[in-house]
Amino acid sequence: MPDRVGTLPSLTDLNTHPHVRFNPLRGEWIQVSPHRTARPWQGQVEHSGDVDPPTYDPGCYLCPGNGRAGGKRTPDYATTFVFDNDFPALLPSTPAFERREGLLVGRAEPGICRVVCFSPRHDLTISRMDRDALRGVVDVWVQEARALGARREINYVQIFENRGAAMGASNPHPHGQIWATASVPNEPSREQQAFDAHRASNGTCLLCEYLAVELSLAERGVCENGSFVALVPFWGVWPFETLVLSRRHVTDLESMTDGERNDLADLLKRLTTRYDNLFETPFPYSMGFHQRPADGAAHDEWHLHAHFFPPLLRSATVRKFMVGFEMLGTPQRDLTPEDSAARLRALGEDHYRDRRSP
Ligand code: H2U
Ligand code: ZN
Repeated sequence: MPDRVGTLPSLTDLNTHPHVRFNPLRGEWIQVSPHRTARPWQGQVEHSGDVDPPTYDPGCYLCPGNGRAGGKRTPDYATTFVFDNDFPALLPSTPAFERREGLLVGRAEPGICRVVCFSPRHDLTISRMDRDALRGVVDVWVQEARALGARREINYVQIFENRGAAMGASNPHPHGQIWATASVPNEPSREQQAFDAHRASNGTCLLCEYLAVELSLAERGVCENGSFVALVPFWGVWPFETLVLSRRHVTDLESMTDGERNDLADLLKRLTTRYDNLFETPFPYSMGFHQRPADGAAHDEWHLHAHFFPPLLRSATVRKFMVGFEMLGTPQRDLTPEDSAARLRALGEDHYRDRRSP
């Protein structure tokens, strides 16, 4: 990150006193309580998950050649493998219907659910895959986004990964999901409003402008390369939440150049390695890409980005719960985004498991 420039306000007050910060992407406030980080914890502890998985697990439905829960067989794949989810939440064949009776409003939601195996190796994670293999995963995401987005009934393609039991992943085998839907889901729909509103009032892209501010302040950056920057957003809620932004104003995954695809693979590996190194554990998270809707319009207002939402707070076994005031009032964090970014920035990019003696 470049040196701090300009005459921007000091962070002292924000790092000392309880305050709220505005999230312009979701149009909501978050509560930051930096004075509270020393509180004791006698609640639930998670399993650290730092075990040595085998390279092949005969009981894993995603390992090459194995039978799946739905009766189908996973082929003997060598790089990546994509299939229709055997237990899909959405069905392409859902007939059109609508019910509107005052406050009772419902309608059909056709869609397609796919599963993407990142590697045939059961023991790998994004952090421990090599860059060429990760580039292959990026290519699969691009192909899937293009093919699903081209379908007439699909208007949004949501690519995501739930990693680790703490985030509800059903299996340690490296994999992600894609849900392609007829409607634009809530989160990208809120971002759509934010991009539109910012463009209407300022004439600029919200995230191009935000990235420029972050690069000039150099307070919340984690790691970067020629095409992407990972930072803890000023308004992040999860303790080690990050936002991955493309430096260029790119509307979607498909619009990335060859070099940007390589750089995305590089950045994902480096960021997830830092996450794993933080508590020397396979760091759980939900991550996903937000890109333009696939409704046929150009959507030049959109700026491609990825969100990482990891639940861990103070160790491999103590997670943050989004409950109480956060469910009923406003999401709240204790550790400031600046402190989280500094901790992630201070870590090396050699994976801790590779540093361990055999
Ligand atoms: P998660 O780990 O994020 O839950 O993703 C795994 C998905 O894989 C899940 O949606 C599907 C589940 O429905 N699945 C299959 O399609 N076939 C199987 O044999 C088991 C799991
Ligand atoms: Zn497996």
